[in-house]
Amino acid sequence: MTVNIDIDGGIAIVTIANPPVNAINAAVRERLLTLAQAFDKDPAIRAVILTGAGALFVAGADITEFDRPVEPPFLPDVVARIERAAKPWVAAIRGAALGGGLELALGCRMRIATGTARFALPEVNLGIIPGSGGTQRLPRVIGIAEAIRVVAENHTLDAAEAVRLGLVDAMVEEPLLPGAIAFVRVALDKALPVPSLDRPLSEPAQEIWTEAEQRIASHAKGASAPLQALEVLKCGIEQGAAAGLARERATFLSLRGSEEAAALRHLFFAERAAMRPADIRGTAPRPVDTAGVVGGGTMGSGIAAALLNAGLSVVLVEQDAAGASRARETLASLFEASQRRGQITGEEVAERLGRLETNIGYGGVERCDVVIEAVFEELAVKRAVFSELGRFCRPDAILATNTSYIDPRLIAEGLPEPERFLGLHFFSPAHVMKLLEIVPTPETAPDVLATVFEIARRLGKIPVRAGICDGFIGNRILRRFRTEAEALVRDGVGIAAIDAAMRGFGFAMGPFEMQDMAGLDIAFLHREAARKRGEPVPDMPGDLLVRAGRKGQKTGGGWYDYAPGDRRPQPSAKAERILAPLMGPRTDMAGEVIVARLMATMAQEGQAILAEGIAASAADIDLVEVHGYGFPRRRGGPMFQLGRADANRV
Ligand code: T1G
Ligand code: NAD
Repeated sequence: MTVNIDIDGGIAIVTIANPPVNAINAAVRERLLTLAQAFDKDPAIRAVILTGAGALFVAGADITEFDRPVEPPFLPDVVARIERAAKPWVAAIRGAALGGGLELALGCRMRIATGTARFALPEVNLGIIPGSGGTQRLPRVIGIAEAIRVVAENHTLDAAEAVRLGLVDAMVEEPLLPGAIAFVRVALDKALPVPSLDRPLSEPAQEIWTEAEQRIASHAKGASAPLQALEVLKCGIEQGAAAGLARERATFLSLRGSEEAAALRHLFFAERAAMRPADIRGTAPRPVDTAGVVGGGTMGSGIAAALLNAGLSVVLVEQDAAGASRARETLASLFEASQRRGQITGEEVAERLGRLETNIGYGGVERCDVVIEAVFEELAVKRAVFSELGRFCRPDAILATNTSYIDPRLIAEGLPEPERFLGLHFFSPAHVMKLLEIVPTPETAPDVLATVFEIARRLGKIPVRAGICDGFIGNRILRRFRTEAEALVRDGVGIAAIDAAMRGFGFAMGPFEMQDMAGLDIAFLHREAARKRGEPVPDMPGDLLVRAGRKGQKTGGGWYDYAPGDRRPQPSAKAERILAPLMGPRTDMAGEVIVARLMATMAQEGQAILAEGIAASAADIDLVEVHGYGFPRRRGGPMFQLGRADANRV
């Protein structure tokens, strides 16, 4: 049974017990409605305590139901029935009260909580808005300014904030229920608080709306739910709670059926599945307290920062004193920047740097549980590093390479205990980008895999397992995507038009703006290496630019021109002249046609990757694109887009 009942001296205790997160599905709704009606008729019942089993209250409506039409009884009706009950309901909250869970609690006449309680309406993360009264009851309890932050900006209230704002009527210590029952017994002898929906709400100053609108629009990245949530909040204030509830429900239902919401749900479940791959579920990870990083450049320092942020101790190895002090300076400035942004304190900066040891040579790696190599992308250099690590590290220490393209098996040749080796491909900046491509070799041991998935979880990364091929999953699709973008240039489509189309689709940057930022030489050197191997790689427009000295922002020009100190791309007549030999007559192509062509190319490469077993699922490919390559989250990923296109074709 998903809802359990206990009676304690006239007080009914209703416990939602629907593991793992007490999600509200149709059975829970049905049961709560039946109970509310039954308790009202039962003279022995004076009040009802509503709580959740285990470590949390309720994580919201059951998201797995959202791909189906809404099923009665509807949650807003359940909340309203509880709010209008003759016997008062009191929510007793431990841990998370999210979405529909918070809406249920808002339908209760009072809320009590332990110190672990936290309150949020994260529906906008799923491309929807609260659909069971949250947009109307919350502002009437905590005020409109705070409600805007919770409903439209996904702010989470901790227990102290909730008490301060009047959302929580009383705090109790664990054990929760005895405290709750005692609280209710006392409360029954006093006047009950007014139901949330009936509480007065004064019209705020106009600038509250304008400021909120600007703030939300600047963070929404084109997602529609946050601004619609603001509109519904506004409607409820200007036209009253009843109109607000009606507007909320209509907006919720239309967003629930939208492609954007389907895309965000797809990613919600894909991210959770990625953390727990079936074949290593139940395999115990090894303990990891100290990590080594070899190479303190762009990637090594970012990886070290991610490890230090996660609480590990780090031994960073560089090849000389200059490299070692440069790495330490980089890390100090990364942490000081976080301090300036108010993310960490000065003490935390010092504490992190206190767990960092920088060495020239391999002293200290004998203490490491895992070592990640991030030196130059040259096979010989990497092999030399691993032969040293094979000598100095413990035989059970996990050894990983951050190579972007080199076959990890070539790097590990001759390494003792090869079962402890694999690729761990971080993305730049490594302390920010959430994606981690995990590239095992055929020898990699299951507990080594389980350990790096656990490390990914501790670093807050999204781990995606990738098979061995040129560019693994992400860089392989990127290369194909770029080749097709350059093929559009050959067909006479303007560079700026292609970039504008991709920005319109939701990317922060178009492919050419992005390549100017990262540098055109990485792809050029990759093609040159293939040509040296005798592979027939035709000249690409980008090659003409690099040969003309245009490598992107770092040379003041690539696909675009850049004024000194200015990173804004300027159309370049010079680039056009250099590219002319490879460009067809100017062609005007509609943005959606450009997008469709590039999406199809990414999905085709994705299908090839799936067919070769390089990726375990289409969802994994979407995670790589969204968390590593800036694919707009609200679009779900290229494989999700392919699925939608196929569905729309039938
Ligand atoms: N519905 C269904 N399944 C859910 C779920 C939910 N709401 N929340 C989590 N799960 C599953 C998840 O897929 C995973 O499954 C397992 O539970 C553990 O989750 C009317 C319409 C609560 C903070 O957006 O934020 O209410 O992989 O790995 O890290 O207005 O889950 O084991 O098979 O994330 O401890 C609004 C979503 C819904 C909250 C726990 N609520 N959940 O984190 O575990 S919309 C949310 C979370 C709504 C109303 C609207 C987190 C968590 P599996 P997990 P965790
Ligand atoms: P980088 O040139 O910025 O840094 C490399 C560092 O390694 C330098 O500080 C150098 O002094 C040090 N080094 C070289 N040989 C060494 C040795 N024998 N012992 C100790 N230190 C040594 O390079 P990067 O961009 O950080 O790339 C490092 C690796 O990460 C490469 O394999 C690259 O392909 C990969 N990678 C790079 C990116 C990126 O965006 N830059 C992204 C993912 C992966």
